[in-house]
Amino acid sequence: MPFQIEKIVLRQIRMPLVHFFETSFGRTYERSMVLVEVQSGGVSGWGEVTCGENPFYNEEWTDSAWLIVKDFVAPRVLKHPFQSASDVAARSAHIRGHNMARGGLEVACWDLEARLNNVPLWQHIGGGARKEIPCGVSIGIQDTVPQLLKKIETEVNDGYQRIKIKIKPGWDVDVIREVRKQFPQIKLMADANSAYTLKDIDHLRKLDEFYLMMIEQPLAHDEIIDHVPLQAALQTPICLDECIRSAHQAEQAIRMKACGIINIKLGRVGGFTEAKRVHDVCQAHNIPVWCGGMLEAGIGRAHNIALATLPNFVLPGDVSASKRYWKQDIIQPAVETTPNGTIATRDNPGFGYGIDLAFLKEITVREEHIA
Ligand code: OSB
Ligand code: MG
Repeated sequence: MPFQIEKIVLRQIRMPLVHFFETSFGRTYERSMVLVEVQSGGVSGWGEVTCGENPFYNEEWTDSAWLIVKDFVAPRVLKHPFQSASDVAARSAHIRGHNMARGGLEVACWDLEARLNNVPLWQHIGGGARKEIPCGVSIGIQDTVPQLLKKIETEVNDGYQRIKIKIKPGWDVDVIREVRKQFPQIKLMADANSAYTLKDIDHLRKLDEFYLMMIEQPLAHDEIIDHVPLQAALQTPICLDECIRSAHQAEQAIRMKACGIINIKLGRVGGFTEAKRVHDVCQAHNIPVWCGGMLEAGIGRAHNIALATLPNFVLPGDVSASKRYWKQDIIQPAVETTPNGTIATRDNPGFGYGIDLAFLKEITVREEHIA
């Protein structure tokens, strides 16, 4: 449906995590994220920029995202006559990198268009292959192995369908051995967040013993090619995360046999249009996908739920209940899981949840209106 964005409201919010989250690149105690509201004809669409507080997962962080949206994306999209939300990403495609900032605005436009059409976002993006999405959890690096085992037990008892643990050199083979001893049956995987190099090939082969579902992004964040010899040496499928920023890269990685699985994150690929393309390329090559997470607040979480209803999202993703991250979420109701470890989609227009505007106001540290 044709639309024009009359006004963009940028907000930066601060939310402390219920528990710190540690990856191979560091610990996060508090999130600071940028929300994008796009307005047209009295209707608002909402998006969340999913970058971290530091440029450690990729090159983006909260402040860079703010400037990219304000100075480089907003002027290209304000008052532009869009034929549909699928044209929005192309208006900022000349920007090198910064997919998460670009994607924050792009997903807001999909939400806006869904609301203008009065349909749920999952339907609007061509999803709806499932009414409930299968959920896993991502568990960060802990101070001790008993702490990790206790966390896994809690999540398994909550019904989550698979457990992902973060690994890094010094917190890998011996830790996973202990996990497998206590949980021989669970669907288990490991995410290295780029912590290894090809020199570690013999060390990483030791992980094959634990029949993991996959090992995620073992090698450098910008490296596809080195994953080819690593995948050839491993029985465990490699899942790529950081290094897949476009459908073109997904196709290259699949063709050269760098991976058996791909994790799709809306922000990392710049929004729904490219995420759907990545999904389609993977589906055409029989490569299963799942929806990754970036410790999102409710708006990003709701967009992920819609994405995960596309047909090839056949593996449990990293989209889980709000309460695992937040004492209070910015959406109403909070995202909850069923006893089967799924999240049910909602039929309300757009991303399907309400926004707690009063709470949003309380946690907003910066706001700017661009018209
Ligand atoms: O690599 O998937 C990742 C969190 C921050 C940055 C990168 C990653 C993650 C997660 C958490 O694994 C997923 C989530 O629970 O949102
Ligand atoms: Mg990852």
